[in-house]
Amino acid sequence: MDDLKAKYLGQIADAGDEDALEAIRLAAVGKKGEVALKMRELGKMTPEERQVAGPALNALKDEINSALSAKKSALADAALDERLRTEWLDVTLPARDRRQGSIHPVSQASEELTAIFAELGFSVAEGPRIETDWHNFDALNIPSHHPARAEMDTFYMHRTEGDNRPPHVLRTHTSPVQIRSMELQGAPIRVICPGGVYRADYDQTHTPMFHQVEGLAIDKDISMANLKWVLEEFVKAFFEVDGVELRFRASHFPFTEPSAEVDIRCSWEGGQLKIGEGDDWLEILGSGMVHPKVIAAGGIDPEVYQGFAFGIGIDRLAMLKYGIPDLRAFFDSDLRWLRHYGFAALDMPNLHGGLSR
Ligand code: 2U9
Repeated sequence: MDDLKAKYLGQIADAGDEDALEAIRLAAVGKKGEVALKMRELGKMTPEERQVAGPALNALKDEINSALSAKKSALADAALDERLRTEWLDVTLPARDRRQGSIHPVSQASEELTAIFAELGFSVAEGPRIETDWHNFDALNIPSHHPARAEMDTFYMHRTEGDNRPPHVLRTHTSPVQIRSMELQGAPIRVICPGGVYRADYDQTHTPMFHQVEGLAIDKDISMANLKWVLEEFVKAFFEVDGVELRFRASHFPFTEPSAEVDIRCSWEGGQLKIGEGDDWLEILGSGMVHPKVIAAGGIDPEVYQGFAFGIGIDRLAMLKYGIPDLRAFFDSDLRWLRHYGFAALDMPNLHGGLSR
């Protein structure tokens, strides 16, 4: 037994790597290893011999196993030391040239319109993109079987059997953010909600994810006249023109009453869009006075408060302002396109410095 011990402890001490160590383990204390063979011989011994040999063999096995694991740790430490010695980084080297990133036109348009509405006294609110169907529909006067639910091509979140949580959807508009803002802040309130929204629709003018900004102003004496002024100021600032004419066409949305679609005067001479002059009209947004049921859903008393709301597609605004012809290119992640239409990273828009210079 002393010979066995000397042999294997010597081999373990000399082992150069983990493979060699594993081979020694199998030969010494593996199922068919030398110690196991010796254990089988116990059966042929007298009880007295067995009483001495049995514990001695177990002790030998333990000693070899301890030596194996100590050597394994020592090999791992040595391997780590070697890696630390060879894999090093000279942090004093000069930085490598980086390619300058650029701002996506949708982000640029969002920043610009946020700056404009901020100057007009609106704060910015954000909310979850996965919404309860109550916040996305019911609170906005779109009950379960309202045709507007079907028209919106909603993405419903998967539900497993026995799930008792309320149904959830990918928000189809940013209106639920305004409901949440009313719940949190109450009246009076002036807020805009820019962000991504989702509808199961894909063609030349629709993508399954697109961007909206919606605005809401609630107070005791707000009228369509305030809405008209705010929208005029916004359009003039966004398109960087001195004057603009808006045309309100009667429309219908479940969440506003009365409702209006808004066009701006423009011309398309030589394929070039000019805002504020010409004989054409360009539809840019929807709006109206918030329906009393929607004000009540936000926890505000519609007998005391009233207000306006509007919704604008940011992607379309960006296409019009920067002369981008195809909506789908927004989502292609084509760097050549982004280098062409993107904006310098440090050129953040504000009203005083000029928006898009
Ligand atoms: C609350 C109450 C009312 C938001 C509104 C529109 C009209 C509208 C479209 C414009 C282009 C969506 O991106 S688009 O396709 N939006 O026409 N949105 S009124 O009304 C609200 C919102 C929130 C609490």
